[in-house]
Amino acid sequence: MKKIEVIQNVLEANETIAKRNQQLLDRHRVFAINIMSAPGAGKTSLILQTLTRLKGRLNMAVIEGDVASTVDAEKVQSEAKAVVQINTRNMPESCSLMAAMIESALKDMPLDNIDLLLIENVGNLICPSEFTLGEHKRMVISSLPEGDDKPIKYPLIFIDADAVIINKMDLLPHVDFDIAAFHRSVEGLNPKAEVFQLSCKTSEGIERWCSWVLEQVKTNAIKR
Ligand SMILES: Nc1nc2c(ncn2[C@@H]2O[C@H](COP(=O)(O)OP(=O)(O)O)[C@@H](O)[C@H]2O)c(=O)[nH]1
Ligand SMILES: [Mg+2]
Repeated sequence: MKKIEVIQNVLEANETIAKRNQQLLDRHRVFAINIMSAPGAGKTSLILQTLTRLKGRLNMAVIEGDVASTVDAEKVQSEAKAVVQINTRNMPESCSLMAAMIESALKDMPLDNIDLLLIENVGNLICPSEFTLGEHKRMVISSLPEGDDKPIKYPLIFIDADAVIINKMDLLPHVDFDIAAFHRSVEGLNPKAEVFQLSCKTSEGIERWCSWVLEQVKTNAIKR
């Protein structure tokens, strides 16, 4: 019983800090997207594509979450206005970013000069769905080599997502992945989710994704 209370407290504390993060982002007119997936599905690749395509139209910053290393931050730093790397090794929830980590990272960011903040979560399909960060939109990437059954096996992360991406479409001739079955699973869990099929390698479908991102940032800016 005590253990359950502890977990409850952690989630509530996280929620409080997440709300504070969103208020801070709103005050500075920064739109934030939380990017989640299993390791290797293409989070960093999609961030790079987005930075390259939308450069000149939006000022963008990136928070990179990984258990260890600065590998991903190094990949994106030349394309972004600001990059902060968070390493979760030795932290209480090393399998996910948490709102307090984002709160610290935001202190190092020139928020008045940023329109869009892309947050790469730790590669994991379970923990990140439990911890909101203060983001405005949540998205999950599935890639073809992972198989088409991930929404069935890890439903929570798909239920909460505003957008679902099927990445590595260029590999379709080489892997068994039933696109229609995947769409049906997502539709069953979360009919409102926007679904994108794309390839970060060939850039197929990237244009539509970037248009959606641009539209979200603009709509949100008007609302505030
Ligand atoms: N064939 C193919 N490979 C991709 C695609 N997107 C990413 N990759 C590769 O998949 C690997 C993992 O990508 P990365 O973006 O680092 O994934 P992350 O761990 O989710 O950040 C890298 O070797 C990428 O080059 C794609 O659309 N097609
Ligand atoms: Mg990465």
